[in-house]
Amino acid sequence: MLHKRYYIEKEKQEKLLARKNEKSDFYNGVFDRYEYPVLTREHIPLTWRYDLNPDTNPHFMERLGINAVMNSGAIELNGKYYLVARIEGNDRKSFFGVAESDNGIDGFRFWDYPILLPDTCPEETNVYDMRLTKHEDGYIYGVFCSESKDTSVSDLSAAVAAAGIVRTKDLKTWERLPNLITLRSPQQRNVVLHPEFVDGKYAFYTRPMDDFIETGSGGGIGFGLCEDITHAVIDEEKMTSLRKYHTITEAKNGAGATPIKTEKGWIHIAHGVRNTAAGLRYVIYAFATDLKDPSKVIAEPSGLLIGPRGEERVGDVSNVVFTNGAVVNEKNEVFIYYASSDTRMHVATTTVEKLVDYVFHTPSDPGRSVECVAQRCGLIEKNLAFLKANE
Ligand code: M1P
Repeated sequence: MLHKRYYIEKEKQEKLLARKNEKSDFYNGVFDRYEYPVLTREHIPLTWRYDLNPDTNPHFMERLGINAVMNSGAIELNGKYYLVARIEGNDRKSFFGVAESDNGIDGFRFWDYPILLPDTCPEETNVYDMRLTKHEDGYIYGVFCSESKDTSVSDLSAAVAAAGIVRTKDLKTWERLPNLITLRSPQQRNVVLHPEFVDGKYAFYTRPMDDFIETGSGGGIGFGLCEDITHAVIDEEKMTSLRKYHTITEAKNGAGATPIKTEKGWIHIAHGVRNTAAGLRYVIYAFATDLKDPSKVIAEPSGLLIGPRGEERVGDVSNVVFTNGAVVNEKNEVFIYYASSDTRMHVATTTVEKLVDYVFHTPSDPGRSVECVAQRCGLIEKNLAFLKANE
């Protein structure tokens, strides 16, 4: 017989999973926010956390607790929405699990088991933040951070980040390929595979880093080509979206969702980081690159697209929003999945048409306060004249 508490917890969870998600009253014309997160640690199946047998768990205790559900890759397959979530156990180790929804905004339910990644890297301690790319070669690729201890120094927290690569056709069976090698960058995180071949080669957005936390001389989001994805090696990394002084990307930035192809260019939804007295602040921003040369930035709206708001601002790593997945469905609706404060997952929705308008018609950052005021006064002047003419 099951413990009576099982039924209470199961009922609570079913209620949570059945809860409808509504658009919130937030408005900026660019995207909609929703009332509730789409995934939290409470969405994790009870079978992953409890020993359900009262003989071995008389107090119905969580035996293997979950701390957070966050940074998720996203994909749409056969009309269903899938998140490959980063699930962090109470033991701080992350792993991946597939959650499925019919509409992309609520009802996400995890499959019975987490993803079993082939164990090909004995030194790898942690894995996280998978980006999913439907590539024109027919595979779905997952590129994620593969973290190992840095044994070259005595600092116990020193680590090395590399880009792990897996591929699948169904999100069930995963083939692990060797980690990406970038000849000119010692560490890599936030690596994204471009969905199309570029000059007949596989193309990756990279994030060159000198160190595990600090990007150091890494100037922003890189771009590199490799001949063979089964032994992926990148030599030169060209720079795309750059870190800049006194902007949202001053401390670092990183590619997020797999770029979205539009008539005017590839739209990228990335993250930017700046330092504050309260620590690092992570926001989401967008830019576009050229259809023929996806490394060349052609539009860069000023500032942030999504910043942490309200309860999103608080969590394990507060003041963070982070994306590594977006879906465009057949109606050209866009679902941007983002985590808040390394704790839970949300969705923001928009359309390809609105994203294109936002990216190509939002003025770029002029760089100095005095020029920003002039930019704003230009808008006010135009508006006052328009109001007068229409009164
Ligand atoms: O804690 C915020 C984020 O920090 C890292 O991002 P970045 O490499 O840009 O610093 C990532 O580890 C990410 O998982 C995390 O959400």
